[in-house]
Amino acid sequence: MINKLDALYTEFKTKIETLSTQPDVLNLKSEYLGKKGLVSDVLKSLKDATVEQRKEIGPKANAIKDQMTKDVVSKLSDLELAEINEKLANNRIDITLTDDVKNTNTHSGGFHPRTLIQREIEDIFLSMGFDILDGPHIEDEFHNFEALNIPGDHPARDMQDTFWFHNPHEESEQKKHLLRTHTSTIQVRGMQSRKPPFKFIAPGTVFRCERTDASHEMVFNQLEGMMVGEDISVSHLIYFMKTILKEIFKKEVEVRLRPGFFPFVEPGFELDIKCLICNAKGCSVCKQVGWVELLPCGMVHPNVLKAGGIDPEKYNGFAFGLGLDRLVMMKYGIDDIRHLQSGDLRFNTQFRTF
Ligand code: FA5
Repeated sequence: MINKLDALYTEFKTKIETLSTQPDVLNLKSEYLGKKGLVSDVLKSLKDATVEQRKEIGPKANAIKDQMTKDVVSKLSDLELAEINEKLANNRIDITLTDDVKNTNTHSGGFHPRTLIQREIEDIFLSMGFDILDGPHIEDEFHNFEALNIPGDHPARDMQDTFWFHNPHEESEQKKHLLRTHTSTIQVRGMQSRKPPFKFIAPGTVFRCERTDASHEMVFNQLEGMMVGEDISVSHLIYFMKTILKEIFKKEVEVRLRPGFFPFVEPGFELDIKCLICNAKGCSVCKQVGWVELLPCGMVHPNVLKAGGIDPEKYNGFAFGLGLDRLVMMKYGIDDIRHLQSGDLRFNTQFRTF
């Protein structure tokens, strides 16, 4: 009987090795180990064996059954593993991206050159104790003109072609609205909400109904600056102008200060920068004159202080209105202001900083 059991196991072992599916393995298991299986069949004749023979056959039969069970478990787990590996090989998803793929298919973002320069200027002024203010794009006549010493019939209104929200000749409207033509509107708001001494800058977008060219846009950016206190002089103004230019250009740039007329300052100046696009040889940016108007400024007119609720007998101050886009053009050698708002990635990505 022991020989029969050995033969049965050898036969079982040969068969199980050839099987390749789990149901076949389970069928083989019940064929050999089931209640009416082949092993039980052999053991039926145990009743005819002697006590001595039974002592030998019993453990042998149990050992063979255990071994067969182990073989079944191991075969089933081998088949399961093979099935998983096959699925992995056939349904492969690569969840990793190599650096090569990243560099060719994706773009990292970056700041617009105007944002870079604006942030640099903000940092410079913050370090000198200035506040940074903001104001609305849609303004009323009071903040854009009247409070800045430009009454309704003043010819200076023609200096800034205005986008009105309705017919400006319609007298019935008490407050006419417009798109602000300059950031000087924030001077008025700044004065109204502060008590001297104070100093602030105010960067922002402004709008003018103008024909565009290499140095003129209809939507462009200025950066206003204002300092009010006792005994503020032109030398304070010149110091801050020089500081901006030195910090931004990190080199000596040639500038000239000439008298300039703005109803909200007295005296008023125009600060021009020597054109860095053509090195003053003459180009479309500087209109062939070699100089670019960049930074008008002056001492705040007493009427403007009054309109802002400040006593002009006690306080005075300076103000400036930097042409931010033109500064960016000079800094980076951009030969047409229209590139700045073109949204052309070939232009923008040249300034990517990370
Ligand atoms: C003004 O707007 C005054 N509010 C500036 C000022 C503030 C003077 C405080 C005195 C005291 P102006 O119109 O010149 O001034 O514009 C200021 C600057 O904005 C110009 O020097 C120029 O650099 C820029 N600028 C003017 N018009 C345009 C335009 N169409 N496109 C691009 N930049 C312009």
